[in-house]
Amino acid sequence: MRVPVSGVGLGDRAAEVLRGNDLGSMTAAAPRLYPHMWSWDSGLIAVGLARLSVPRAITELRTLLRAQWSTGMIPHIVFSAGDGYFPGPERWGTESAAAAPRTVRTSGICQPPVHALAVRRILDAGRAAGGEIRDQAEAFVRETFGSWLAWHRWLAGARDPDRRGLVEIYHGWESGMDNSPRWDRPYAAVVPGDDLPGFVRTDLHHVGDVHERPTDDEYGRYLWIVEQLRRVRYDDAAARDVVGFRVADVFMSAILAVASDELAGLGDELGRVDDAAELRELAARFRAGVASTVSPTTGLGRDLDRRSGRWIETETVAGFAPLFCGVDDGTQRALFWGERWCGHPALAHPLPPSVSPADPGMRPRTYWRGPVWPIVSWLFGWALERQGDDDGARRLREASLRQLADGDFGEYYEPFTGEPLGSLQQSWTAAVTLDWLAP
Ligand code: 2M8
Repeated sequence: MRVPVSGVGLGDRAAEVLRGNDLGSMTAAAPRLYPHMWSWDSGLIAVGLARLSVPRAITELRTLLRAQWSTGMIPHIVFSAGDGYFPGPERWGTESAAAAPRTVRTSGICQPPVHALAVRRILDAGRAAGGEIRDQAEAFVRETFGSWLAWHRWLAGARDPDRRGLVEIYHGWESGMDNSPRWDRPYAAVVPGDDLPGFVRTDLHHVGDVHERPTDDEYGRYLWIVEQLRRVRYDDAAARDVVGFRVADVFMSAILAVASDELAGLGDELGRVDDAAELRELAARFRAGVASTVSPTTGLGRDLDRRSGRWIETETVAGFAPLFCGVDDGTQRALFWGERWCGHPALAHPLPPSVSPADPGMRPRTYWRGPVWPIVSWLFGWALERQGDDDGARRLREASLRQLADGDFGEYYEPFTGEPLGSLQQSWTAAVTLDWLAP
């Protein structure tokens, strides 16, 4: 264990990580392991960059928007010139997609829409700075509002065509919680064909222990879905018919609800009355969708496997989607701080692990199957603060800063020992640290 660093030292180190991962107009999610821009990483990275340099935060999101598809979809990876990541642009083959941009190489799926949270942070930081920085931030919001609106409309249209208020995902990667036990059952039905092209993984070279990453069997299924989507050229309507994985994702839906509210607030300021009203309707629709998933037995929100029609009954942090988007009657809040979650006596820090520490299947070192993810703690802190629960937000912030005090910016943390795992210079971890440290 390293000597703990003070708040000032920690902020400097976090800024250093972001500078080290800066590729010019985009920030790599991590050196080596993730040498490109990831969509929801870039949103959270922009939240942190807004504390360092508003213009640089603006550049980050403008780069992301240059990769937006003509349908409105924001792709989950924007490829840099760097290589060493698999699956890279050749494997995705999105140049065959009519809606893909022509000048930037991207993947063909999406990730959670956290971006509006960052846009708001940029505007607030720009206004606090004043002068030219304020003008730049206001111009940025004015110029890009329509693109964010198109993104939310695409999610609400292409991914919730039946208007249930739940975003459907076609790949676990879209949830951002890649190998969460939430996806075990839906993935069990994804059987790679004999014609799945061979593959060599690169991710295993960049972590301390291969058990921290998904298995080869899981990767085969991940790549089979890519193959299915590629064969229909990533066409939205065709994809829905052919894809082997279709799940209504409760946490992504909660994110869409709160982000739509944020965007509606920005719409108000721009005088875009109709757009703001439409976004508030979306927020209400997705909140209702999230509320409709709550399990009468566990009190947790649930994903719905659209192919089998079955609820997914796992005890993961995504089950707190109702708390996150403000449709909790107090039950979830008590559960969150209680002993199956943040109040579990064996935890090194009172923070929500990705899977309940009381679940016997929880795997404390394996990626989205147990570790604590700082960005998840940040998202809950952000949501609680927004709901006026300053005390809850403060508890998450203080515990997170204690977890980060040794100066590594782990991708995820072992919940019982506090050991950082995965990449140790993870950009979004550094970014949320800067936000937590800001006055
Ligand atoms: C992880 O996902 C990528 C695939 O998208 C991977 O494992 O290669 C996830 O943790 C995801 O949520 C995150 O956005 C990405 C980059 O940090 O890494």
